[in-house]
Amino acid sequence: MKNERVINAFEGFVVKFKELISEYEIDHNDYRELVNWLDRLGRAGEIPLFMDVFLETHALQEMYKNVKGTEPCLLGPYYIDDQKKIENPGVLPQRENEPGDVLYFSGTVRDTEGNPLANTKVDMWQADTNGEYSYFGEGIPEGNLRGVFYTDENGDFEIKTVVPGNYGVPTDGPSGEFLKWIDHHEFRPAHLHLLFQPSNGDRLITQVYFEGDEYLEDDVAQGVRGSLITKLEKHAGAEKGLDNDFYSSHL
Ligand code: MBD
Ligand code: FE
Repeated sequence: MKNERVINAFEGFVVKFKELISEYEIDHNDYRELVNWLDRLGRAGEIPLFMDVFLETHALQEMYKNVKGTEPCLLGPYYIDDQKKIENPGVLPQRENEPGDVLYFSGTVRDTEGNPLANTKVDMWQADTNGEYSYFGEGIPEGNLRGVFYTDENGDFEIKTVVPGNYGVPTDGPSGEFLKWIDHHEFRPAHLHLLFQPSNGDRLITQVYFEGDEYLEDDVAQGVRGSLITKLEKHAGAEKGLDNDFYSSHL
C-alpha cells in the first residue's frame, strides 16, 4: 500500500478533513464523539463492512469507467478466497436441507468481442435465504454457499444453489448506529457474488440481482446497476432458474 497515490490521498484526506471540520462547525465535543465512534467501529471489526457499504462502489466505478464488458459490482466484506472446488455443472456447497427456493444459475462468460472464454475460474458466494454469509453469520457451516468452478469449453456454466435473501447490515453495532443517524434502512437487495478470472488475464468482480426485489432502488451499498438485474423464472417443480451472459472486462 506504500504507493504515491495513496500517500498523496492521505495528505489530501487530512487537508479535506480539516476543511470539513471548519465547514460543518464540528466542535471539540463532536470531534471526540467521532473519534470514539471510529474506535468502536474498529473494535467491532466493522471497518471493512462500513468502507464497502459506503465507499467501495465509488472506487470501482472510478476504476472501471472507461472499461468495456459487464459492469463490475462490489466485492464486499464477505469474500473469502480458496473455497471448495466444485464441478460444472454442479452444486454450490450447502447444508443437507438448505432452506430457500432452489435456483439453477447458469451463464456464459465471453470476452468483450463476444468470444466464449473456456476454462475461466469463477468464485461464487452468496448469503443464504436468511441473508447470512458463512464465516460471518452464526451457526452456518464453513464454506456454505461458496464455491470455485471453471467454465466449460463453450464458456458455459450451470450451478444449482438457492435463492439468496436480503442482507441487512447489523443494526446493533457502530455501522447500524451510523445508519440511524443518516435515517437509512440497513438492507441490500438479494444478490449473488461472482469473481471471474479467465486465463487471458482479465478479471471481473460483479453481482447479480433479481427483478422485483424491494431494495433495488435504495440499496444501502448503492451497488445495483440496471444491467445486472435478472429475472427468476419458474421451472418445473417450483424450482427457479436464471441465465446470464458475462463479459469479462479488460483493464
Ligand atoms: C454485502 O453482502 C455486500 O455484498 C456488500 C457490498 C456490503 C455489505 C454486505
Ligand atoms: Fe453480499
